[in-house]
Amino acid sequence: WRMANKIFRAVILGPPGSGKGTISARIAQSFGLQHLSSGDLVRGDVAANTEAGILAKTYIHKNLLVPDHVMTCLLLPKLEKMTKHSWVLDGFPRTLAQATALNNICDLDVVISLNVPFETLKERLSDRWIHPASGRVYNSQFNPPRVHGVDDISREALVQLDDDKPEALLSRLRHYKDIAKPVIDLYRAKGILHSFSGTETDKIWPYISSLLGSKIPVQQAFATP
Ligand code: G5P
Repeated sequence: WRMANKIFRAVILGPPGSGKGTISARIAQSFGLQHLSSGDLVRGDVAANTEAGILAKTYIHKNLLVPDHVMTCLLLPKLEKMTKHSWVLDGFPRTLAQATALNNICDLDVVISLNVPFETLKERLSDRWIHPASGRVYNSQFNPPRVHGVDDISREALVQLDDDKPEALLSRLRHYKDIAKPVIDLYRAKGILHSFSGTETDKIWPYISSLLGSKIPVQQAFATP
């Protein structure tokens, strides 16, 4: 049918801690989409000391957004290479300039915006632990590791990102709202924005799953390597 050879492209927008990574991982698993996380990609470049990584490092450590040109240089070439596989992107675009740059290389099929109340975000993020080498994310209540403070698979220690410490949170969340608004408005105007509100990922997920189920032919999503 019409979608048979078409690549499906989805973007997940939402404030820090809204569950973009968690939802994207479920989408990837359920629909066979490749999951790209801007945060994981930046952290990967920082760890590998690439040119973009060295530039990005100072911003991440100060809880600032990485400049648009660094983000686009880092991310767009990866997306341009994805000519055969459908994907879901989380954490990008964050700004109108990033959205415009993305728009220049591809058309998105769906943009999902997650609305989660501030108090919920605060609780979640101050309780988040990650395994830096793999990007695996845990939460002591929602998805705790089998052994406290230890990654399930590698058995290495979990760490808390500087970004998630309480003093950094409030300013991150405030800043998010200001810069996200024009991005959300842009996708709403294009008619591809779908917003979901709630305090629990498990309750939001069935709605997102049914939306995507109506848009992605399952065979197509899994068909191409
Ligand atoms: P990131 O990595 O994109 P954030 O801050 O936007 O960082 P984050 O923090 O990874 O996004 P998320 O992906 O929205 O949040 O949420 P998540 O990780 O899935 O869930 C958050 C926590 O809540 C987890 O512990 C999860 O298990 C838990 N959780 C999920 N659902 C539930 C639930 O229902 N109940 C409970 N109790 N818990 C739940 O970006 C990092 C940095 O990289 C740079 C910036 O410096 C940024 O700060 N960067 C960019 N800079 C410029 N432009 C860009 N496009 C950039 N992208 C990254």
